[in-house]
Amino acid sequence: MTPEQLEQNFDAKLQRNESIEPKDWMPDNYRKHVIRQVSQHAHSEIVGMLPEGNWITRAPSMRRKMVLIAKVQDEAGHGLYLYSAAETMGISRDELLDQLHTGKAKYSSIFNYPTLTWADIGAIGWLVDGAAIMNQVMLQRTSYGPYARAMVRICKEESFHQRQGYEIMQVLSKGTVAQKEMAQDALNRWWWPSLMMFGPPDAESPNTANAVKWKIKRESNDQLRQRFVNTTVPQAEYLGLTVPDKDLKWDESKKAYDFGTPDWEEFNNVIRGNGPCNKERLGARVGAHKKGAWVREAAAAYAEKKNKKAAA
Ligand code: FAQ
Repeated sequence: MTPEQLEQNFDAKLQRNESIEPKDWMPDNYRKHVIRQVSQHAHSEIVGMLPEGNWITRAPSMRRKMVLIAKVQDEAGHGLYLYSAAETMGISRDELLDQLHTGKAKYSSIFNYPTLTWADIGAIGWLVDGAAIMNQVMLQRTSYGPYARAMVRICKEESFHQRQGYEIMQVLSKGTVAQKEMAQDALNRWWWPSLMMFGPPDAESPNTANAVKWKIKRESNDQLRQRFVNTTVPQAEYLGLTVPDKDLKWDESKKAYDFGTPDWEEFNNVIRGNGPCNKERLGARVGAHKKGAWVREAAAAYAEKKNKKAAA
């Protein structure tokens, strides 16, 4: 087949909403785009374990501790499915991790904020997992098959995470005055960074045009952000908490909330590596990777021995 025919086949598959699979022909830029997004997503899951892992020893009861351990473990699993999906594109796990550890690859801005109180664990589940699901539901239909399939399972687990976070917020909101204040303070600090998770406004998003053309993203950053606000504001009202946005207003004609503008300068600063916890997060990740070297070596030695035995 000529290069033109290969490209026509690829476009026709997308038109028919068929998934692109690892052995299919694809344009180089599509491959690069998917590797970029899937690997950044994988890195986010792995780095996302750190702010919550920070609270495992301080969770207020045995039940909360067990639930939080299970959640953090789920995030590790999500990272592994996503690294595997990225590897089907012909890049190695070592290369992917190297890109993270050298600061070449991004991970979600949200994980560069500190978890100061127990209510932050509730706010992460409610808002951060809530925003993640909003984005990931559409990714179950993303055009790259291995990514779409990974997302189906991830979405189920994220829904559970969102509910456990909301339940923490419900308990705190109905608790003592100090507990309610703690919940409100967490909402105040996590609201705007959660809106930033969806990425820059559509007009300033360099990757959206190709992502939509190739059906990698089925909806834009602004569309998803709006849906998140519409869904989450009533949840805050139910908790008796106030969303920290003076411009927030229901618009009956649009059947949607008008809301304020996130501080995009803060966002750009965070993704450039200058957020409150960027250095701490990357330091912890690189340290954990170094400490785990003996496990990787032992696993490789075991696999080699097993292969030799099987070949003998
Ligand atoms: N943080 O042109 P766009 C989770 C970068 S999972 C950092 O709009 P795109 C689970 C972007 O990479 C959360 N960087 O880019 C969990 C690009 O830079 P590049 C992660 C960001 O790709 C919960 C540049 O800005 N989810 O939370 C961010 O079309 C609780 C221009 O942006 C995913 O990764 C950001 N927020 O749209 C775990 C979902 N936004 O690469 C633990 C999959 C933008 O050109 C605890 N990813 N950038 O140098 C996506 O849907 C998309 O990649 C977006 C960005 C929507 C994140």
